Amino acid sequence: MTKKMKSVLKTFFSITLTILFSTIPYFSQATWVGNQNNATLFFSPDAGTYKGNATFPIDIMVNTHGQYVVVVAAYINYNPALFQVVSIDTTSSVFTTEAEKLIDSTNGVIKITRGIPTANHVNTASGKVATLNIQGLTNVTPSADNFTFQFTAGSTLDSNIILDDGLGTDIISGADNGRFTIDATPPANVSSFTATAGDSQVVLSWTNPTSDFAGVKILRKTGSYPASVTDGTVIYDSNGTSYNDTGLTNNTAYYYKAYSRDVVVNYSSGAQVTATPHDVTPPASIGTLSATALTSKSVRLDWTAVGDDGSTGTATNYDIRYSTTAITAANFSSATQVSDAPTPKISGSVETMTVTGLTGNATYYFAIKATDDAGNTGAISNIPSALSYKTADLNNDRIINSVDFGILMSYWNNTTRPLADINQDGIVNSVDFGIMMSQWG
Ligand SMILES: [Ca+2]
Ligand SMILES: [Ca+2]
Ligand SMILES: [Ca+2]
Ligand SMILES: [Ca+2]
Repeated sequence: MTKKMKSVLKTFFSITLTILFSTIPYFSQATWVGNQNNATLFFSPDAGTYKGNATFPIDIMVNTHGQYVVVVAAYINYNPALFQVVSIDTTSSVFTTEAEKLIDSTNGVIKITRGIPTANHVNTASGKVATLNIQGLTNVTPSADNFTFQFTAGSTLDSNIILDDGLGTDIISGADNGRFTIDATPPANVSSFTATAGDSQVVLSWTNPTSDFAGVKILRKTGSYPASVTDGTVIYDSNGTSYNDTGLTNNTAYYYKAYSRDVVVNYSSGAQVTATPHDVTPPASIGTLSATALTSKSVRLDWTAVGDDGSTGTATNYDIRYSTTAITAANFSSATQVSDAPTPKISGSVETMTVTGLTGNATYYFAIKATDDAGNTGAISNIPSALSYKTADLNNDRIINSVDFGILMSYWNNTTRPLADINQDGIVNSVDFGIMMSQWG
């Protein structure tokens, strides 16, 4: 202790203490040195694993063994190549005055001596002397305690606990050293990190490292990959191997980075993937299509609209086809496509259109596929058929008889191409009558 400290101590003692420097550090392989039969010093906590380069607090504590104490001197040795003592914090110390506070980072020595007026003498089983704020500089896996009190029972040369007996009696009998492990190495990145785009979602999966692993934090960004564990939205922070990121916007690229962490929360460099969710759900198959012949040249189609996604929403377009041979899913694309298909209405709406340009007295098959705005095409509809009317069946009653003949006569020599102009040559005449005769009955 210094002369300055002596003067401080004199305020607590009526006698003069003769205090010397201790130059021989005391290293222990054991947690406790000395015994606990009298007052002791200890660390709280006295062991732990901490992150490299992160500051962690260790309290220096005193147990006065039921006696009144006025001064505590805690002298501590450590390896300055492995640890840096960032600061000594005396906030909430049970002692109110300070005689000595020294961090010798060259030799790895901490000296903290604190006192209290006799009137307020301390009697505690667990009183804080000071807090050491420590930084582990590199990986440390100690085989022995690495924060050790300088302590010699009965000696006033090093750590002391001074009894309030007016005599300056040192009553320290033992000390609990500290053993601190430093983990400065992050775990490996997750492997096989994959992103599978879906409809408004991205399914992530990965494989965790097999050692030094406590969990994985996954962040999401748009525009670029997250650059750190604080850059982006944290979507996952646990120790599983998959996650379904939902509620996303289709056709937007999402960038993900997975940082694995160890128990002291060293983060790995990060593994990254990107994916762009998109609509993968086609409109439903139309099952309500019906075909009704209107004339020899036209058939009306009726159906109920399906949606963008199954029966939800609104599809984008219809592909409507017809053929005089049966349509199947396999030959749909080779059937004749109508050019004037309606724009789809919202799912559940009534849809109708008239297919024209057909020929008379022929069976036509019809089918529809609906497509959404992402180009997903639904399955083929039901496939109804309709028989167009004969060209001479002017009243569309499926028989060619005197009624049709009467209609033909009523248009005789008409040049406005009514239906009675069966061959549509611009005149209702004997040629049309000949066609009617050929279809008679
Ligand atoms: Ca580690
Ligand atoms: Ca869709
Ligand atoms: Ca008829
Ligand atoms: Ca004609």
